[in-house]
Amino acid sequence: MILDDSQITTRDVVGWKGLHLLHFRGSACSQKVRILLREKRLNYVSHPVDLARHKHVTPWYLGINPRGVVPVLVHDGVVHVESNDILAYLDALPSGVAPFFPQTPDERGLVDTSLALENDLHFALREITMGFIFPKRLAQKPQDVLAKYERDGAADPAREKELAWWKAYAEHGVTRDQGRTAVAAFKAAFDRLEARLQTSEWLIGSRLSVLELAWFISMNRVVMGGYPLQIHPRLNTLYHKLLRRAAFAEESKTPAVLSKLVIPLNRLGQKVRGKRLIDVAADILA
Ligand SMILES: N[C@@H](CCC(=O)N[C@@H](CS)C(=O)NCC(=O)O)C(=O)O
Repeated sequence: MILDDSQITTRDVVGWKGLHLLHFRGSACSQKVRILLREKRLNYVSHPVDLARHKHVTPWYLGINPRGVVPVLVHDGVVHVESNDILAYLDALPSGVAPFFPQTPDERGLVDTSLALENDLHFALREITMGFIFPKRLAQKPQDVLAKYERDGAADPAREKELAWWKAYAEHGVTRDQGRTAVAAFKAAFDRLEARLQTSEWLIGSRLSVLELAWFISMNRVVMGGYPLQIHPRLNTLYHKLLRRAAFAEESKTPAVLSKLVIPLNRLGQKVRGKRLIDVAADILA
């Protein structure tokens, strides 16, 4: 999706030449885009936007993307948002690598439907991330950041939705019901993917496609949250096969301080309180 030029108030980006990606290392949507860039061997200028330090809530960034989320692709001064649209755009650029989107209308229709579902699950993915991976005291946005998020940048309904989510999270965290609904949504989506793998090694067609790329990121994140992916055996095998590809492994890596310290400690605390994903949603996953 291309943003209307009137929404771009940080005008310096309009002069940027070539491919530029504004992204955050740990953001699921950014990881998707970086994997494709790497698989397609497309060079780009990297502009890290540190979500943990709220750099996406600055007037500079909101002047590029008033939705206040990453990733953003700027190509020859044109601003593209929405990770799945960015994937389609990048895939169509000239490169020596075979396309990741199918070229027949039927298969393309199936892919678009599956990507729309993956996009619709974005808030569920956040609920698993913030409910079962990171402690609230680290993940929540302080009141002054929420105030800036509300005040700065051009009005945009997508940012209002973001703001409402973060305000509710600051108030009560991820509730047990939210956590259960999110797990159930992924269970249903993964059951559908598992069914596709009954007759084929790949989610569509006869080789790696954008579907593996997009769903890998969700699988990786929910596994971090304690989701037992082995209940979907074929999908679990596919996930481990993808993890052996350099682009997937490298671009989805979690810094050691999180994977070895923050996340295990949080999990331990949740275990004691019976609040791990597996405690809260055992019946859904049975
Ligand atoms: N549908 C959008 C969702 C973008 C999105 O929500 N990005 C997250 C990171 S994965 C973000 O920037 N969150 C802002 C925050 O954490 O405050 C896309 O696919 O690009």
